[in-house]
Amino acid sequence: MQNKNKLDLWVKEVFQDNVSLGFRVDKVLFSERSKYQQVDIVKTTGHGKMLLNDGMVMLSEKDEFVYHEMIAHVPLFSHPNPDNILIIGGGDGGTAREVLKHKNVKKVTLVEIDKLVVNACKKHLPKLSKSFDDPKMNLLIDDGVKFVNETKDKFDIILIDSTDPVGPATPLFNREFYESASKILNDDGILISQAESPFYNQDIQLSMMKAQRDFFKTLNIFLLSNLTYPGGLWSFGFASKGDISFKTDTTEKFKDSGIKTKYYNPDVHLASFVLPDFIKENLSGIIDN
Ligand code: AG3
Repeated sequence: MQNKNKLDLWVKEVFQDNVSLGFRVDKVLFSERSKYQQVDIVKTTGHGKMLLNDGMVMLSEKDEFVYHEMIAHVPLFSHPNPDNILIIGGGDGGTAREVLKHKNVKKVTLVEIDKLVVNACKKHLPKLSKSFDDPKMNLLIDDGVKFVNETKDKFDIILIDSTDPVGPATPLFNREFYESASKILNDDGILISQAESPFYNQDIQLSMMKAQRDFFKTLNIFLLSNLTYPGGLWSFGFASKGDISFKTDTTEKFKDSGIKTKYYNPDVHLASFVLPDFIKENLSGIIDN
């Protein structure tokens, strides 16, 4: 039912030119253009504040915990000893917030290409961007591809917290980037890649997994369900240079960590690697599932 007393203001993401997902808006809080993209933060009626880059929904306060918990905790609880973490993208700070919940992590380097995203989120999304004030944080405004090619540092886990493969994130889906990323990972290192919608992006998922296969020993996809990305069901790629089992029970580690979550738990961890047949078929012979 429409509320006749309210201005009928909506923000809608148009996806692949044939789907649109809309949210009622109370107020526009931030709207600016950088050299790279349009950055908007709106206060929605039902989903809290929402960040959009070039009209694509990046997060809403109502469900951001799902994506940020899963991108961080699945690899951090899988790795035997995650010390040094690299985040590519993630300028809102949500992924860093979850990574920093792991007390054994010594350093988090976050390379975000667009300063405007960081500044907008510092102003309007402090629950996420407060992670930038942590002493373990090393925030760099730089091109992630350039950083990965040039750094002398070695990492235990790399998290690619990117937008879709259009605009500034496009090179983060390339084979060359995965190769460079594999080179700066330690022997048992893990690469997590934002892997889009299993329904709408089967071709991207296939090309990503094919490209990663050559540089990693173990490769898989894991799933999450969210409210604000087209189709709801979303995925990450999980690539490891070591022999990581996707069936590892993380109950003890999770309990000992004392980490509080709202979506992630050891059962969800295991279940997220259980793939429906249409996803397995698309990636058959490539992923280890
Ligand atoms: N990462 C964005 C995932 C892709 C969303 N795609 C879309 N809405 N078409 C978000 C960054 C959160 N830290």
